[in-house]
Amino acid sequence: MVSELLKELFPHTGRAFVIGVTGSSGTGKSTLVDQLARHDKSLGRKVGIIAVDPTSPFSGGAILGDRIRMQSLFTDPNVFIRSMATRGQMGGLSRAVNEALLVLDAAGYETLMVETVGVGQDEVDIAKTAHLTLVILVPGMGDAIQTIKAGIMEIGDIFVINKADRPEVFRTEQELEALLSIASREDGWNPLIVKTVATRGEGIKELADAIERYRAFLSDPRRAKRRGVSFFRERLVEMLRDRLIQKVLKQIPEGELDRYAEKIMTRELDPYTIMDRLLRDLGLEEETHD
Ligand SMILES: Nc1nc2c(ncn2[C@@H]2O[C@H](COP(=O)(O)OP(=O)(O)O)[C@@H](O)[C@H]2O)c(=O)[nH]1
Ligand SMILES: [Mg+2]
Repeated sequence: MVSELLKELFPHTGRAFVIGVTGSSGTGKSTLVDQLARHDKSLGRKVGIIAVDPTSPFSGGAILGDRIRMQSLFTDPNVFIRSMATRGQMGGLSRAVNEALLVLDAAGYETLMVETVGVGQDEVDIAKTAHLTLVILVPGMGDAIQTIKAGIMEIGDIFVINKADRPEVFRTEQELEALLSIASREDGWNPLIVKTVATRGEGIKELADAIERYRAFLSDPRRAKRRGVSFFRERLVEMLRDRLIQKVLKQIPEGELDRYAEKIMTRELDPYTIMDRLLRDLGLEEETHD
């Protein structure tokens, strides 16, 4: 049913620009998204916001003040806000986000922002979906260093040092510059660093300009083609994985996985041998030695 709907929508998609916004909780992602949405709205663009962060004011997890501050956005017909706070299994969340993005794209929303918290697989998957990923950091606490450990650096196209009204901004900026200078990207883009004070709207214009620069960079036809092909290739592999696993699980007799699991637990058999057997029984693998 859903896929029938998506099939019909699909020809009307491909116009929206998708921005992933990620970073630790409390770094100011929602506040920034709110500011960026206002900025794009002022350019006459329709804006869609999807908050995956369950603590986000956009998903209703906010303190009262945030809700009041954002009320004008909540009631604006040109701004669509939706939260998807529950994490699904096996890429369920990123699929749900992808589908929501397609619907909004088809409905004519030109800028789509997806707020995610943390650095899980979901965030990385969503970063792949987005045209551009903003990584939000805050000054101090060696946050930049911690973030690189968590593997978030690879996905950032633009790094925002928010809360630039706090001390240690320059040190954080220097650390970040040092980290970025050692990593070189295949596509030749040098990630930009922008400092903001989201609560006061400072640096938002600069951030919006940085976003436009990356957008222009991506619009190069050869680059756009390469990105598009690798994006949809990835989606096909993802869909294939989902569909195949569902098919395969249906073919495995009731209770069989539990029985196998018990054998592994008691060390009667190892999981690798069981995998060979399972695939052979399903006719997915040639006879092997085991
Ligand atoms: N001092 C300061 N506080 C900020 C700034 N941006 C956001 N905040 C505050 O930081 C808190 C967390 O912001 P929020 O946008 O909800 O962060 P999120 O969890 O990353 O979405 C809120 O109380 C904001 O008002 C900023 O630039 N400077
Ligand atoms: Mg938030």
